[in-house]
Amino acid sequence: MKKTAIILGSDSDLPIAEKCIDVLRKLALPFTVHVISAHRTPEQARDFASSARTNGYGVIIAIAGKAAHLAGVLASHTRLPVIGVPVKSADLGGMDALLSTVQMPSGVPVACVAIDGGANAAWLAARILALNDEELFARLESESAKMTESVNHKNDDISSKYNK
Ligand code: RP5
Repeated sequence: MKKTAIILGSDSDLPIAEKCIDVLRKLALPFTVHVISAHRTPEQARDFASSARTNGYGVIIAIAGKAAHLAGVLASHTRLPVIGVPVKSADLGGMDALLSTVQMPSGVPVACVAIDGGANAAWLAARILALNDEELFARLESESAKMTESVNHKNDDISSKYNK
């Protein structure tokens, strides 16, 4: 199984990474976590991305706020899929990071999830890895069925309360 790399622009992004880690653990997917900044440690960003495929990674999740160039910089140094998670900032509410992450030039794609969307970054990474893994695909189907069941229970509860 290929590993997922979770790269944080700062240790202050950890709460968003934890949402991602929870999903990867639930799916029993191997991952590693690193603090690497596009601006403060650009050489490490280049080195990590350019060697990621050789080092056994299948997908990279980049979590960053403010002028969030991390996902784009990593994507420029690898042909692995890169998923960007824009992090909410106190000043601009995450719109700054969202636009910095999503507005990539043609040829260097970044798949951008919602502001603070750490969980969906992991779900998307799992879908990418499941393209070549029938067993993981089956696990995703099973998790999806559980989600459906949970929403149906909520519907039953609310319906029995209000729909007399
Ligand atoms: C970004 O700037 C980081 O990803 C973080 O979201 C934001 C603030 O970083 P710190 O000042 O908390 O290190 O590079």
